[in-house]
Amino acid sequence: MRAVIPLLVLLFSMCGAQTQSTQTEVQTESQSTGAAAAAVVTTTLDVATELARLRDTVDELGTTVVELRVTLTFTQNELQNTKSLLYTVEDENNAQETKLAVMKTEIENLKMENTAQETELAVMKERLVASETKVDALERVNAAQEAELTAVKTEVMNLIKANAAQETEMVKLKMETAAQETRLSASETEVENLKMETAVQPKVAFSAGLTDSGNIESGNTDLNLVFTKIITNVGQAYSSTTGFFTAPVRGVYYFRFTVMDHLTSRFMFIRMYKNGEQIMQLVEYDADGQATYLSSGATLQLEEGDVVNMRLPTGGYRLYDDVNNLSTFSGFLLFPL
Ligand SMILES: [Ca+2]
Ligand SMILES: [Ca+2]
Repeated sequence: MRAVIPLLVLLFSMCGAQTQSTQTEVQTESQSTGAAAAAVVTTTLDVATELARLRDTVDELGTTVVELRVTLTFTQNELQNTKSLLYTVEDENNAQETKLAVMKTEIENLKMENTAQETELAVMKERLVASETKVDALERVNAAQEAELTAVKTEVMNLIKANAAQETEMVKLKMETAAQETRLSASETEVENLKMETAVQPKVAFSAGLTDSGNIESGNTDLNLVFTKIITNVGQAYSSTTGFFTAPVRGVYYFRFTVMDHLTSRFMFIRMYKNGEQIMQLVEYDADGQATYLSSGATLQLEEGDVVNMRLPTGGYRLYDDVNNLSTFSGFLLFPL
């Protein structure tokens, strides 16, 4: 509305100026050319025409003004609507600003939280690096332990094999031990039997010296030698008064003798008899007058009551003995039969 008013003022001003200008031109022409009456009539017609044109223009302008008023009214309404919309927008803007402030605060908080999280993340990264280092170390330790475990397993397998071999050997040893125990038991039984046999076996052994009185000499008959000096006589099977050994049980016996003399250019003789039968005879020629010995022995199987003795043959043969037991006769039971 305010913009339309100056426009109307301008239009009216233009119409007035046009009229004034036309009147001035008429006056000028009247003053300059009083003679040109035909020209004045023409000029008057032109002014009327111009006025009519101006009226049309005014009408048009009036129409334009009305249109402008309508437009103005519409514009005012629009403006009012725009203001309302502006207020609404301002309200929304305020609300958004409030929200924006809240969001800024929230963003700040998020930034702070993010910073804290980044710090925490850095710490966690350091921990992760440390953990990875530890894991590497543990993996190396684990690898070493696995190698050691493999070695231990191999050793265990070897031990198991060795153990199996030892068990086999132990089984053999047990069997052998059982066999030995069986043999030992048999041996013990045999020993016990032997002990029992020994316990019941007669004990027979003797030794006797010939004499303390020097030479013993045969005459015209055989001389039964009586070894009078008992050295040992277990079982009393030898008689120091008769010179005979009498077997107490049936069995195997061993007899031996040693006799001595120191003759010059003479023979030594000695004989062993069993039940009056000659078992053996020894002879020696002695020339030097120094000591000479005859010695021998024999194993004899005797029945209970059999007798064994020594003799000097007839013909003046001689033996010598003294306290040194230079001539002796011995015998013992080997085992009964
Ligand atoms: Ca000789
Ligand atoms: Ca001699």
